[in-house]
Amino acid sequence: MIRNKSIQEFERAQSRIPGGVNSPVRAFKSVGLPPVLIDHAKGSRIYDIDGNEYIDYVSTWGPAILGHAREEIVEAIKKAAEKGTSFGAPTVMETEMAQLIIDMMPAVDMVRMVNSGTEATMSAIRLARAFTGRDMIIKFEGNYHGHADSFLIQAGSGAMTLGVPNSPGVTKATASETLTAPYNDLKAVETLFENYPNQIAAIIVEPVAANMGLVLPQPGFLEGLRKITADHNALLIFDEVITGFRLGAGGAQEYYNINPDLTTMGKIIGGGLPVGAYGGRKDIMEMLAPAGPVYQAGTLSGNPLAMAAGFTALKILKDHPEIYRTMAEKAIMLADGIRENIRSTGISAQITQLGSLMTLFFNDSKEITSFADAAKSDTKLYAAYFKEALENGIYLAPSQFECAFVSDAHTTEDIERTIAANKKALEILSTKN
Ligand code: KE4
Repeated sequence: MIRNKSIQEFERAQSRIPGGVNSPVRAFKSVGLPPVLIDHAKGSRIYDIDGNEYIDYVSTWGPAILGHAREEIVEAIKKAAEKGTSFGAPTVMETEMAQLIIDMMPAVDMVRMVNSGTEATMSAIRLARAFTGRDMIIKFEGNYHGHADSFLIQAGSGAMTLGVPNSPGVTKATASETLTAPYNDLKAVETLFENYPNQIAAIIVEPVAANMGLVLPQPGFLEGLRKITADHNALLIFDEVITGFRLGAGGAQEYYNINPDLTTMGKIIGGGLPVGAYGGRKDIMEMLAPAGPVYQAGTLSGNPLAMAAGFTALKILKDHPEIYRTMAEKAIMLADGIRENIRSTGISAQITQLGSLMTLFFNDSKEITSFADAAKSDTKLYAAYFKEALENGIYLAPSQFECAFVSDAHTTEDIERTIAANKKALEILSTKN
């Protein structure tokens, strides 16, 4: 494929935007290629500025669960825009949106809209610290909760991809208030509570880890976190920025039937526009200004365009739960096809899949249940695979430590094409290795 325009435009971008991108993982650094610049997208397809077409499994990192440029969402944004794009004042739409999220997410009794997942998680831990009067938080190695200082400790996603899980600029004082434990290691969490009695405000966890590649909670892990936090009067925060409305209309908390005290959300709830949200127990949420003393604010929070797009997306998902079954069926078909290709080519790789999420790990660990396991993956082999897939019109996450997303717009024909492209790529890799 020719990608000269992307190369030229990326060149131009780099002298104006740090690294040429507005979010690091987009720079394709870990796959050693210049990134493709996108012109437009529709359904399961994305098109670069050189006119190349790809089947898209990045799905803008999760929001495009209904496919790109979904008609109902585009129409809702157009209609809202004609009435004005932002008022900085309350609107009925925000109440409707809050009600819809409360109806869909079992543990959310009250919700506050913000503008990104990062804003949601950083606000949720401030609220947890205020509610408990404690300072420390626990996060898990390889979990990514956005780029607020408290989370850039052993962080996943772009931080792991670029090998900077602990970012410069985060002060020692801030870092000292974030404790980490290996994902799926309840014993390590218990030890932290023993070592820091009455000092831990909350545990924040990705109920299904999707930022070190897809790593599933082991049986009993989430239930254990729920018990440990309750026993120690700490809060449990589910970071459902990826899993919310993705694993089902009620996210991971419905899927695993566990009620966290607070939930953070993002991505899907904006229908592709900038939206984050956090919510949970009323007695905690009512501490937020102006109802209570905990301050948090945002000029564009609850923005009418974002509410229209997000409400439309969530309404479709709520009214058509069969979408989750068909997406999972397509994801299982893809995972089974890739497993067959791994078997026939003998390449050292394995697939983790849950619902419409999956990751192909180039990793020969018996099971991948932690950051340490995931970090053993062969990122060079992943980069070579990514390149072959891209050449065959398959647009994957440019990092081993991310997920592939199947959307409602992917067709069986897309899946079949992807399995064929995967087979071709694995055959090439296995001959080279
Ligand atoms: P944002 O601030 O990027 O909207 O959300 C941060 C965030 C919080 N929690 C979880 C579980 C997340 O996955 C994210 C963001 N996800 C990454 C992709 N894995 C965003 C992509 C990027 O950084 O460009």
